[in-house]
Amino acid sequence: MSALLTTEQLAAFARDGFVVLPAFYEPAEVEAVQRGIHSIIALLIEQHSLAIEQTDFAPETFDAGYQALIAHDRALGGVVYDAVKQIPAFIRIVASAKHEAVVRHVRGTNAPAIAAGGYGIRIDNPAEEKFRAGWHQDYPAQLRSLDGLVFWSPLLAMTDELGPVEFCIGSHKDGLAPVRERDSDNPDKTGAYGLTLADEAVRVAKYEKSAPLTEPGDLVLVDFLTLHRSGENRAARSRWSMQMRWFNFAEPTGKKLGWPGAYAAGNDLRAVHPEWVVE
Ligand SMILES: O=C(O)CCC(=O)C(=O)O
Repeated sequence: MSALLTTEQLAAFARDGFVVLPAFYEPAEVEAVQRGIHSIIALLIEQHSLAIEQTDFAPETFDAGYQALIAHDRALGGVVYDAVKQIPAFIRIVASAKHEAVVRHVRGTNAPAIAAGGYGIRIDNPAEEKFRAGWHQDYPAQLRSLDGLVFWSPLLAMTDELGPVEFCIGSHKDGLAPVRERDSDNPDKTGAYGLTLADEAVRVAKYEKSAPLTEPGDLVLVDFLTLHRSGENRAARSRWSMQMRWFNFAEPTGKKLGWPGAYAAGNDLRAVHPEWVVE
């Protein structure tokens, strides 16, 4: 497959630790995922006999009924979250030949790999803190290989109110940052959500920040070592976005460890990399 990133995009990725590739996905690929979400919401409204009016499918309002659903019972939001990552059209994007070609090209590898359990669709609900990702790098939360890549793509047009992801420009060049396994300010955050940078304020202050406003179909390609965090959703609607992670079987650290997964695979960071965990 031909190269999917221009020389300039490749250089921006190497310099900044992330790059936006506009209109990377076909509209039909994204719409198929949105349709899957719309029908899961419909099935739950029917299953629970709720008096929620759901409008017919349209790409801009694919999540119609979701806000009313979680207002009725927040636990149903968790059911939607677990279900949507199993939409076939989503898995087709996760495992697409285009993603494989990007990993080969960007990492110069002949051994690309999909991170099992490392893909999903985030639903960042308005004014919810518990699942908001604080400043982090993906490697400690995902493992697999140090040079892994996140493919991040929104399912609705990002606005400042929706709290777009914020990146520390060039932070990947400073390597792995030590972490604590619990966030003392947010004790209800557990697993990967509980990881906090040991020296967060000082470390993060060093970098300029960028929070790109992307559209459905755009890809943000992110290095596993780039510091980033979720913005705060101050809108009236949930922020839906796809995260799909690939890695490189040939990278020495991952290969030495046997490409373990992290929290989603039942491991914690301390078991694999005690040297990066601070008390
Ligand atoms: O979408 C977000 O809010 C954060 C996503 C993220 O941290 C990631 O994909 O690693």
